[in-house]
This record gives sequence, structure tokens and C-alpha cells, in this order.
Amino acid sequence: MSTQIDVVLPCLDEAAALPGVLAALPPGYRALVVDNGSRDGSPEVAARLGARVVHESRRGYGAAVHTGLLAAETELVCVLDADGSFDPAELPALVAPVADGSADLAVGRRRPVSASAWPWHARAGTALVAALLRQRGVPLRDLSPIRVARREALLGLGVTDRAFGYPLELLIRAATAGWRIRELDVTYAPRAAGTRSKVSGSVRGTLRATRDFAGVLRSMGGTR
Ligand SMILES: Nc1nc2c(ncn2[C@@H]2O[C@H](COP(=O)(O)OP(=O)(O)O)[C@@H](O)[C@H]2O)c(=O)[nH]1
Ligand SMILES: [Mg+2]
Repeated sequence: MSTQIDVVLPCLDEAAALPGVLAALPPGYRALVVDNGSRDGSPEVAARLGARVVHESRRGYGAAVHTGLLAAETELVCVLDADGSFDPAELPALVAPVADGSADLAVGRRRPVSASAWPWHARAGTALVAALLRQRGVPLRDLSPIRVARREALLGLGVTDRAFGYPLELLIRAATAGWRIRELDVTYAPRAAGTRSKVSGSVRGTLRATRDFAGVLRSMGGTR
């Protein structure tokens, strides 16, 4: 297995966060920034700092991640938010169980460092959806905001959601396919100053994400 690992970073207006995120990537972890029409210079900042940048014309978190997976070249891939809320130095701990074959998918469970890192409405929404997942026999506490798996296998799952339902559909498909999923604690900090949340930063954003989640649960046969 190559020692290089592509890190897919879905990015929409994260220029102020990118320097810190890219500088914190461990050796051998290659940044693959997927930009969806940022207007704050994110792609230029990323390219200047040595990241590979690909563009995805279709808006949406899922669209960006999927395009990143198609563009990635390494056997194992990581997916990480580009807003500075996660610590890239924690990626190797998630890579280890996938690399040694004891897990098919490793996902992070957010441990917020402060209340401002994770607004109550977003946390409540995630807890509710995670409870519905456990009802379906998927023993997780969070919705895999940071994940590691084999690229080919991930694409093979055939996730169709291109919006914020992507992580949930991925987890349901992985569980249905009998994947061994390992959930590990990861530090969750407030996003970088000078950037704005597209999801959990507002009640409206959380409601939109919850709508996308409900759509996934409905299209994948509801809850058991
Ligand atoms: N390319 C792209 N990235 C997105 C889009 N929406 C969100 N993101 C990125 O996905 C990650 C998660 O979004 P974020 O706003 O932090 O969600 P939150 O952490 O739940 O508030 C961040 O890196 C965003 O820049 C989008 O439409 N296109
Ligand atoms: Mg975020």
C-alpha cells in the first residue's frame, strides 16, 4: 500500500481556514481541495499552498466529496472538512484500522472543545439522526463528518446524495453492505475565524441538513 493518502477537502469559501488546515496535514497526507464556486479566493489560496484543487460545478457537500473521490489517486482516502474545525493530525489514528484491515470504514465522533464549536440545534439534529441509525442496527454516535476508507470501495457503495444527506446515505449503505465501521473520538473546534458555516451555523442550515437526512432515510426504507 502506498504511503501517500489523499485527503478530500470539500471547500466553499474557506480561504481563512485553509492555511491552518493544510499546514497541519501529517507527512504523506496530500490535500485535494474540491471547490464549488468559492468567491473568497479559496482555490487560489489552496493552490498557492501546494494543494491539488479540483472544481465541481454542482453545489452541495455530497457533490464536492464525490468529485474528490473520483479525482483521488491513492488506495486509502480521507474526507475532512476544510473549515479548521477538525485537527488533521488526528487522521492517522483513523487510517490505522482501515490500513491494517480491521475496519472497512473509520469515522470520527465529534468531541467539541466548547459549546460554540457545535451549536445546540445542530448537535440535537445529529443526535436524533444518530439514534435513528442505531435503531437500524448501525451502532454510531455521530454522522461521520470525518472519514477514512478505501477509495474503490467507497465509490462502489454507489452513494447518490449530492447534498448534506451524503454522510448518512454512506453510513446506511456501508452498514447494509456489512462493512466493519469503527468510530473514534475526534476533537471538534469552532471553525476558523473569518469563515462562515454552510450548515450547522444557523437553525436554517440545520433544518436544511435535517431535511436532507430525512430524505435519505425515506429513500432508504425509513427506520426499522
Ligand atoms: N465544495 C463545497 N463544499 C461545501 C459545500 N457546503 C459545505 N461545504 C464544505 O463542507 C464542509 C462542511 O461544511 P460546514 O459549513 O462546515 O458544515 P458544518 O460544520 O456542519 O457547519 C466545509 O469544509 C465546507 O466548506 C458546498 O456546497 N460545496
Ligand atoms: Mg464545519
